[in-house]
Amino acid sequence: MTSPVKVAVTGAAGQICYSLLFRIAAGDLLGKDVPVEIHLVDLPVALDACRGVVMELEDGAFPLLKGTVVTSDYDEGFGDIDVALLVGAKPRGPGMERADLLKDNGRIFVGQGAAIDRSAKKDVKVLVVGNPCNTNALIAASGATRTDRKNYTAMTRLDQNRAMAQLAARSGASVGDVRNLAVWGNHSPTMFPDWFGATINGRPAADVIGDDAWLQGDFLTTVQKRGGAIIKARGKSSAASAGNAALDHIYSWATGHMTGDFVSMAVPSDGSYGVPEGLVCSFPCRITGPWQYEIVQGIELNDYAKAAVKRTADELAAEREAVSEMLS
Ligand code: NAX
Repeated sequence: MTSPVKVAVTGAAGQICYSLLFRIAAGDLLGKDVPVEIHLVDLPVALDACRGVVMELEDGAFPLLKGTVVTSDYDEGFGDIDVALLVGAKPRGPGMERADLLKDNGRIFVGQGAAIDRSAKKDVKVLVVGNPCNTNALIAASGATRTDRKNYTAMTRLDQNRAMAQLAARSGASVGDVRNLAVWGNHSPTMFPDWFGATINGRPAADVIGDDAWLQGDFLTTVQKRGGAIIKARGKSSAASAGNAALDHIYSWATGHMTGDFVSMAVPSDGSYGVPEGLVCSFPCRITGPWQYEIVQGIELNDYAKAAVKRTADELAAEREAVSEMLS
């Protein structure tokens, strides 16, 4: 039998993980024929809750789940792992500035990045979900000497999924008919869901929608502010849809099942499209094979799109500046 793929998940006692962990065990992360061992990593105070989740995982009787580890020790949690899903982070409290959140959560990713680089498999793949996820991924990657910085990514797939769903609903098409919707930039309200390059049933999305004012207005703000709207309605931040997007991100990357299409991934910039090198920025990416991605080249951005990409990249550059003392 193939040995299980080892997957570490931080914030394992939190609400995103309460849906994510069960779907990993069911084979939605890596495929229905890939056995997994899950490492649940959380703060000491949350370990009892993690043990409760493990009991429920056992009660799910998942044939692919070959083992679990519960720990708050990063080196144990990331020991010999193939994939890390870094979900755990402090939520933004009332009156807390984004700059404070950057610093508080940034420190978590200094320690986790160092432990991953020391203890994980050399070709480990990392997805950061905990916010501010782009800059947290930058911090985690910055100290990497043994592992590959290119494999430290952050999640904007939820933003892509949200944008696709809005375009589908507006046009009456199925969400599966919406292709190549790329999100650029930061997972923050400055993100740019680029409808110019998207298609609906093979036709440019802008032509099918036929309403530029809606695209530049309600569409954009709905996608950019969807997280806040869900908090207002549900009383809690998005969880199952975030877990679902994390699965989409890794499943696409691991299996290449969207070969030919764009997927939105925040990855270390190589300077493409004027985004300063090293920033962990969302780009349209193409999966070229299992665990292989490249930033899609040659997209002609119009002036509107160029300005939108610059605005969100400028925000990422400012975040990098704000955490400069945490970067190796
Ligand atoms: P919860 O507050 O329910 O859970 C967070 C968990 O992380 C807790 O169990 C906590 O003990 C743990 N934790 C805190 N510090 C830790 C550390 N140093 N090591 C290990 N575990 C630690 O939050 P949840 O709703 O699950 O959200 C988790 C993160 O995802 C938040 O930062 C949130 O902002 C972010 N999100 C990111 C999204 C994205 O698209 N990138 C969308 C959804 C979500 O808002």
